[in-house]
Amino acid sequence: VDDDEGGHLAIAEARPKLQTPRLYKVVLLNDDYTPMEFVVEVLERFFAMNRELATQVMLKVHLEGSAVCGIFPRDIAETKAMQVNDFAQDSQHPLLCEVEPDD
Ligand code: NFA
Repeated sequence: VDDDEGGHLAIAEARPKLQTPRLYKVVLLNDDYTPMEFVVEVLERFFAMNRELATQVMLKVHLEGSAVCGIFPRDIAETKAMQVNDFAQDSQHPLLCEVEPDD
């Protein structure tokens, strides 16, 4: 409880505003060897895309060299990139995922 100069009482701010967390892009990179179907499965599994959207994003990576598959706070972005890279390695595909600041 705060007492101002006029003698009024007020409840002190108990929950100062939280800062908006910085966001990071998870970017998928093209390569010549990973099967298209595997990339679609990755986008469905780790980025909760339906088959239609996953196919569009996969084709964008294939045709343009890379594409953003999601934008998240840092810990979530890093975790998703690691999950994709581990899954690709376990499956013996060279598919690579990177994280970069979303300015
Ligand atoms: N370029 C790969 C191929 O032709 C497909 C691919 C798409 C790989 C997106 C990585 C990312 N089989």
